[in-house]
Amino acid sequence: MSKETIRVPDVGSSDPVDVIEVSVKKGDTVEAEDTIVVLESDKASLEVPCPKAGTVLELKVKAGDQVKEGDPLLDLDVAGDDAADDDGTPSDEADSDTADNASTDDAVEDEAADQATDQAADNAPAAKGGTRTVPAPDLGDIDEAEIIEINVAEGDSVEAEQTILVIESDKASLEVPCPEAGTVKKLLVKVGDKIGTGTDLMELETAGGGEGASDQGSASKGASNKGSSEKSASKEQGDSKPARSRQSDLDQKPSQADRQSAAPETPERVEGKPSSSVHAGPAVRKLARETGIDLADVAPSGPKDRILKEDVHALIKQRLENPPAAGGAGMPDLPEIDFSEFGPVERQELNKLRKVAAKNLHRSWVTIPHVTQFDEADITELEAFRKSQNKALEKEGVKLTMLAFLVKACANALREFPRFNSSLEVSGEALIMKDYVHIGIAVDTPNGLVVPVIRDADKKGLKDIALEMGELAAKARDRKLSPADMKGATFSISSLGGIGGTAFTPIVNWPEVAILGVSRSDTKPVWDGQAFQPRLTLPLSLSYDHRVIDGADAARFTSYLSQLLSDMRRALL
Ligand code: CAO
Repeated sequence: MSKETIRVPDVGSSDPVDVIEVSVKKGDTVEAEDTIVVLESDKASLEVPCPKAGTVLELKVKAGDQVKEGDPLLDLDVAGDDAADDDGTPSDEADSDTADNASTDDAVEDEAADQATDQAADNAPAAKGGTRTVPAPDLGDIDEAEIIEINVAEGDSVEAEQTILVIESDKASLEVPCPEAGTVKKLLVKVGDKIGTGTDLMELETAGGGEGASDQGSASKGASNKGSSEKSASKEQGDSKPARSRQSDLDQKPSQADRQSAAPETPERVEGKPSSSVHAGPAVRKLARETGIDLADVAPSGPKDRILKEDVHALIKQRLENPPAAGGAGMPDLPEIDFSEFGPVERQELNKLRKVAAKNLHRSWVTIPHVTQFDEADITELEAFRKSQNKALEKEGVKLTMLAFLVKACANALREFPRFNSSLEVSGEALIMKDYVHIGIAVDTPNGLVVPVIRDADKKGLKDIALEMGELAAKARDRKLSPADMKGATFSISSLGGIGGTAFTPIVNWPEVAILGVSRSDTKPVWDGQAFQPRLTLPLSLSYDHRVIDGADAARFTSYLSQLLSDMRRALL
């Protein structure tokens, strides 16, 4: 065994660089060339490979540290190094040489990153407007790098310094900025292409032309010349726009955290957000590509909003546990269809209510495992009672509808079966049991479906429920419902009985876990043991979230409901 200290290689700068990621931990077995840490300077990220295979004895740095050439990174128990084992003493001097040698390439690549930045600026011509070809910058010792992202499309307007593509070699990723403002006329490369210094990347129609553009070009040229000839000046320029590559892009866009907090409202991906505008090293980009993750969707946890491998893993885990709500679930996007090919058509824009309802219904449909339990209730006596009461109540301006009885019966059933009155935590780890019973009623309006809520339905009498329902339905049709009128339901009822139908499968109104669908009652012959009797029968369709409710409980719930409706006196008990 031989202990060697692996040190920071020549990073092409005397300034300290950030340790962005430590890719190994104590006890890990590493192969030669395995990345052990990722360092980052102003302009490039650099993965430091392990010069030898071995076992990590001790880490000398952590993410967030600043290091410079020669600083120790870790102690390595070098595999199979028996010769050195003889004296058992670490040879830091020799080790340092090894590390330096091993990482010479990296330093060259880092330098290449600097050069690329300078070179891209150097490419800015002092010419007036016109079409020019934008070549790849000087990549230093990198013979060949792969284009991993192209951030512009033909016809796009680009600003000077805007990232046009991201390339990646074995150890570094590099963003190539546009040397001047203009319009992308033609892309000459595509993702996956291998390029080297000077490869033609695109044809750029330079902005405006005329004196202004000419002046700007000259100024740009002047600045970049200064940058390439005078390192410190270049550095200052870099400092004023740190990481002209990724960080500056990030600054112009909502932070990852902002976008993630908005995610529940808008689960769809934010379109047009290029993943190159995030801050991530080559290994992370590779991981993202291999796992199909768009880095634009990842919340960074590293310094300077850098995305670490753990962040990608965290998003993968989250997606496995909570599949995307809408448009997601791994389904391909629906293709646009030109229906006018088949006959005359008219496009009718959906109103806001329908758009919101569609989104919510879709979300519930794809995220909740629905099952629908069908049942029937004998409401012969109830209907007779309802009619008799309505005669008396007419004078008071109250109309007892079947729905009022259903609300009352459901409120009772929800108290009897409290899981139906719960919500599942988004994590799926717990149920929120509610000690209140607020029942949502689906109301059909010319503008679309709304669901006003009857609060504390279990504490209200039939007459009050009927009155309130009438008011809410009228408000719904007059578009006078307030958001508060439609919030907080614990269970919903959708009655299509006034219209028709024998059964249907309503969609659970998330975050509720069950919904009762009611269809049109009909007189049916029911066998009483001796003869068929005409009985008024009400069809019930209970859809429920199978993660929360078992089939047996659903059958118990509808049986209970059916018995209550058959004899509402039980509801009074
Ligand atoms: N079986 C037979 N007749 C029924 C019935 C049933 N299950 N439910 C209601 N009826 C009768 C009523 O008794 C009434 O008849 P009368 O005027 O002779 O008394 C008639 O149908 C109309 O009832 P209504 O619809 O005005 O009243 P309601 O209390 O039953 O319903 C409301 C109120 C607001 C729920 C209803 O108007 C409505 O909007 N329903 C549609 C809900 C909906 O769209 N659901 C689908 C959601 S999922 O897409």
